[in-house]
Amino acid sequence: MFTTCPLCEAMCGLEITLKDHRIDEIRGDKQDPLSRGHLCPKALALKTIQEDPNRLKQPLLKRDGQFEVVSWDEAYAIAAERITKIQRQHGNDSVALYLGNPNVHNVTALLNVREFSRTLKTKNRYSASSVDQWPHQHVAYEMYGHQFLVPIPDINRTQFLVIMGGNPLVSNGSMMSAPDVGNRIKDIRNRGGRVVVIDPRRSETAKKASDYIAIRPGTDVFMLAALVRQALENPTSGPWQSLCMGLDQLRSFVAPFSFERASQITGIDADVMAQLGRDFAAAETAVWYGRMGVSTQAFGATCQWLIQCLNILTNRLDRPGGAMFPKPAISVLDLLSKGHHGRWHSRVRKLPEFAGELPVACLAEEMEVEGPDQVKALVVAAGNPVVSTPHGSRLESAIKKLDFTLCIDFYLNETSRHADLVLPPVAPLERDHYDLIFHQLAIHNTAKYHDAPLIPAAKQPDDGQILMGLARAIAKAKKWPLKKRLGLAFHAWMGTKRMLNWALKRGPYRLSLKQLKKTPHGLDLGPMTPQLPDILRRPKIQLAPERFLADAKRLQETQPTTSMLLVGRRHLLQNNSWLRHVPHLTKQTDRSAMHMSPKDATRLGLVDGQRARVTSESGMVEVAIAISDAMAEGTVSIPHGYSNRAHPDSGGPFSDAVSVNELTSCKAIDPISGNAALNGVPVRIEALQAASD
Ligand SMILES: Nc1nc2c(c(=O)[nH]1)N[C@H]1C(S)=C(S)[C@@H](COP(=O)(O)OP(=O)(O)OC[C@H]3O[C@@H](n4cnc5c(=O)[nH]c(N)nc54)[C@H](O)[C@@H]3O)O[C@H]1N2
Ligand SMILES: Nc1nc2c(c(=O)[nH]1)N[C@H]1C(S)=C(S)[C@@H](COP(=O)(O)OP(=O)(O)OC[C@H]3O[C@@H](n4cnc5c(=O)[nH]c(N)nc54)[C@H](O)[C@@H]3O)O[C@H]1N2
Ligand code: SF4
Ligand SMILES: [Mo]
Repeated sequence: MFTTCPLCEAMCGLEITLKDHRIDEIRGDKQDPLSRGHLCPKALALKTIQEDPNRLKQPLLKRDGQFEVVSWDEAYAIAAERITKIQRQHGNDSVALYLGNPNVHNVTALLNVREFSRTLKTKNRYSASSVDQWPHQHVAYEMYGHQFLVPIPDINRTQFLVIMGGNPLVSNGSMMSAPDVGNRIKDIRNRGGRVVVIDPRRSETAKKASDYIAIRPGTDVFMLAALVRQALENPTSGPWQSLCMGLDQLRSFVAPFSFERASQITGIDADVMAQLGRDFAAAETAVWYGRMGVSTQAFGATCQWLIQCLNILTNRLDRPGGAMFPKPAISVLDLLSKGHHGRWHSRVRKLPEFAGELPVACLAEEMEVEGPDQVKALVVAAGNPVVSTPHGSRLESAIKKLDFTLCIDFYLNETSRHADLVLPPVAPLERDHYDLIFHQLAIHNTAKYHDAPLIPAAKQPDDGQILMGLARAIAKAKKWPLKKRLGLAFHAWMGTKRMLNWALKRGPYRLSLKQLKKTPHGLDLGPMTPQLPDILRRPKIQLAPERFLADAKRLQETQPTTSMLLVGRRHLLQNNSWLRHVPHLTKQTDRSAMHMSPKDATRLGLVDGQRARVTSESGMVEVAIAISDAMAEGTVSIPHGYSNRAHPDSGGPFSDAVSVNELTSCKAIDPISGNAALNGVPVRIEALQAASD
């Protein structure tokens, strides 16, 4: 049978064979028009999850510090009673909600979370988006009029790809669903094109690129401003001119930023940058792509804005081989709000909401600071914020003091171990699958739906059913009027399949679920096609959003620093904060080591394998050093997703691993988007005893 891997953004098609009702083999589906048979080793973890005796299958309630199994009805009733009581006493905003990353890979959760969230009626909504892609969403909202109107690199047809702060060879592509991205990058070079990687670490992707440019973390914005200035001095004519507004304001914004100035702060030769700009503009087709490394830094949104401007000014937007808008069978643009900004602010730091959410960097303080509307309870759906968000141990201490914590998760992780109630959904292969979000971000248009390939041994709800079970119980406890409660009952009755069918029929290809079921490998809907100006959700593309212009002073006043700067890292065999216990993914034991350049190691008197103490403004960790000539001098790298505080049932062998988010700070955000600045963290490093001692 066929399905899609829900573990990362690549959407690989899978072929699963069973023997005696158990998974025998998981292979890549060669006939999948997008993934063409590709899969990575993480896909095999789906079998481990499926068969894992430690995966939760029944609700757990904590009584006297111990978890006990309770029935689903009991669990919903307890959750509703506790949440309603806390909200009556302390106000609606006293319950916070965190939506973790796996939600975006789970159609059952996506289709029901809004209903659930409405019953909570809290302004304290948070998600992984504000430790990730908020800069993209802010830029899309301000420039194109919808938070998900994000142009995607057309890497299948480009001759010139610049990757700034992304490592698709390991991440398998992000905000660019591109299974088998390694071969696609190789193809660019094979057809005579060029791939340039700009990163403080000579990453796995950089090693496959035509050019690698090392950059000082957090300084990309200066290079981009100088490149945009250069592009404005030599304008390319194209349809963008009549589609855009704000050119003069953009020109004034970038005017102070020369390549010479950028060189002082980025550490890159001015001539190298200027030549790259000329080559980019001259290429037959080209696209500039910026990902995590440029988003999760103090100028994250400004970087993503200037990247858009650079693509537009060199006439790359909406053109084959450039940055194009996908056309999925269900448009997220119609399904989700276009976004809004600043309708309310966080209580303590007064940070503005975006699209109904507050930055997760302010969650801990909302729990800590006493007063009206203080957060007293937390609901976490598919996430592990103690490990994934800035200054995790601070958040952990605050969570321990809450009146009630509810986690929807099939594992006990560093966060859910502190829950009062844990509600486990079915395993990934036991739920229906359609990629609502990632078809909107894919390099080629396809559509694919699968009924759940496996059935749980005992009756168990999926995430959507849990969210609706909670919503209905809370609505009842809150004594919602009958009409509103019937609305929820109707939504629950619709379920995933009916809702998808409805949305597919309304979509641009007028498809149906029946049609998709007949094409189990997926339907090829063709390459991305030009869609401007019709796809815009505002009259013209705004090249100079007011909020971005208003931040000019901060940029102008930023000076070079000499501190050691910490950046993140991902590994092909790792998936954010979970799957650490899957045997075939945990072969390498030094995965959480801190990578450091040989020069820095010599200067600090460190040898390979030695442990060091790393201190930042927020905290201190002790890590093993791995000397690597891939690191630029002055930069060190520690991956996120590890910790030494895992629950015994979920931790894996990384007992001496540390969470990099002990070093990141809740204060460090990109003020325009509110996104956490997880990269470019200033740190102090001291040697502990040598490995041979
Ligand atoms: N320092 C630093 N921090 C980072 C990052 C970084 O680069 N550096 N990256 C950030 C990014 S991009 C992201 S997206 C976040 C991710 O961080 P989170 O939002 O916390 O997401 P995960 O770590 O993937 O969450 C894992 C939990 O979800 C559960 N889970 C998995 N699938 C499902 C499901 O279908 N349903 C339910 N209910 N639960 C499920 C797992 O059992 C596990 O306990 O981390 C961020 N944190
Ligand atoms: N194997 C695996 N795949 C994953 C995940 C995973 O955990 N494991 N997570 C998934 C998720 S949730 C996401 S969001 C994506 C992320 O996908 P990517 O963004 O492709 O992944 P990262 O590895 O975080 O790449 C960030 C790169 O930015 C560099 N960098 C850091 N700071 C700077 C800087 O200041 N400037 C520049 N130019 N570069 C910088 C880092 O060295 C790193 O190489 O990956 C997804 N895929
Ligand atoms: S690349 Fe991503 S989608 Fe493909 S098999 Fe690996 S984890 Fe799954
Ligand atoms: Mo992410």
